[in-house]
Amino acid sequence: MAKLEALIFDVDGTLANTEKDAHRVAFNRAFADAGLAWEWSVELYGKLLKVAGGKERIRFYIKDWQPEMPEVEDLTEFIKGLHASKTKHYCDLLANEVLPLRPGVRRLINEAREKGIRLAIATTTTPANVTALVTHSLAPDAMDWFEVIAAGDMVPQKKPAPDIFLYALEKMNLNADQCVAFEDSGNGWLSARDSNLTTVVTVNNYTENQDFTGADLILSNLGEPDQPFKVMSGDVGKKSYFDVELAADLLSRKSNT
Ligand code: XBP
Ligand code: MG
Repeated sequence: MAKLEALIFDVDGTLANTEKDAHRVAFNRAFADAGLAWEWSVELYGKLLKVAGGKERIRFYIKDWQPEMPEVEDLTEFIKGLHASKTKHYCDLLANEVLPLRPGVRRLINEAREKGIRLAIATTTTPANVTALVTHSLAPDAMDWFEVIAAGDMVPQKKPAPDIFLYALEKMNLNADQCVAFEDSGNGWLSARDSNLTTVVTVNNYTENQDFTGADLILSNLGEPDQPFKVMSGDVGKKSYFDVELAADLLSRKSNT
């Protein structure tokens, strides 16, 4: 039976609900700075989240929605510039308004650290955004708590491809059966699944209706002792919130199959 060695966390939608009020707002501010009459509403953004990666999402929007566009020589450079501006707005937003972590995230991370369970991040977002969220919402020194921060363009293919989780496993020199992954979206679930990772999905307003068939657990969130999670799918035994023991139990069940 493989022993639990590490927890690997997605960021956006998993550690905190960053998409609606932070990423989306940052995109709109970057568009305004560029003099573009593009406004991503909450509803439109939900549709655009089908594509992981901010640069890829902008390209998807241009191709599929065909918004009014200035004459650009190099579309890739144009998108890169917009995205760099968006990333600056995102980091500024998080520096000025602390985004709360989702229920159970801080508690589980602290428990893992106390018990010597290693921690990693595997995210599509830009490394600067990880630093902004982790240092402002978790702790100023919390970047050091994660052995690996696998993020953004570090890998050739973003989620739903498995690249980013495989990169994190390789850097930690661990096998998938020694870890539990945490995700919030369909793209993220497919990425973790295709990395052969035991996966806990915590849904949110943007992702609750997506397909997570095959995920080991589908929960409303990680829960707190005084705020039990809701279980959409999977066996949590007698637990009312997610802890290290349940993570280890998920792995042991698999190795007994
Ligand atoms: C979510 C994403 C990211 C963010 C925007 O990442 O798909 O693209 O929406 O961040 P994850 P960037 O759920 O894997 O953390 O603009 O930096 O891509
Ligand atoms: Mg996510």
